[in-house]
Amino acid sequence: MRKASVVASGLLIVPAVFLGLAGCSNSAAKLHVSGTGAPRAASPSATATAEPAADGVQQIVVTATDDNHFRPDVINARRGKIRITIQNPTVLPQNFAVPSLGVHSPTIFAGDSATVLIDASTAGSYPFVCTFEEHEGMDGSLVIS
Ligand SMILES: [Cu+2]
Repeated sequence: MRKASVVASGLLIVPAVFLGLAGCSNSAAKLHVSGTGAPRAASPSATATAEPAADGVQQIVVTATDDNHFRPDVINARRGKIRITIQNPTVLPQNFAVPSLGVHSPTIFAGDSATVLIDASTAGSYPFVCTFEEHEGMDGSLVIS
């Protein structure tokens, strides 16, 4: 059975705001062109592996990029709990969803981040996406082994 279950207590949505002011000085000098609808340049895939944190939960940080990608966009992890923090240094709202696992972050506004906790019990490749329409192609895969 490929469908993974998410235990009710295993899905926590914990918005966090810690990039706010620090991000401003960085982005002030940059010209952001995201959200223009212009075609995005092909971007190579980036793979990373969630590693156990001090509390034993696998964790990884994913960053939304100005060209509407997630970095990394291929996340390897083992079965069990996986904490994914999504940082949004872009000027647009973003989100992060793993539809096949019933995981949806809240909207992550510019400079904010959010964390989702996934309890994946079944190995497989689970696509994740940003669900904003204009961000088509902002996607990746959570690969559980
Ligand atoms: Cu997006």
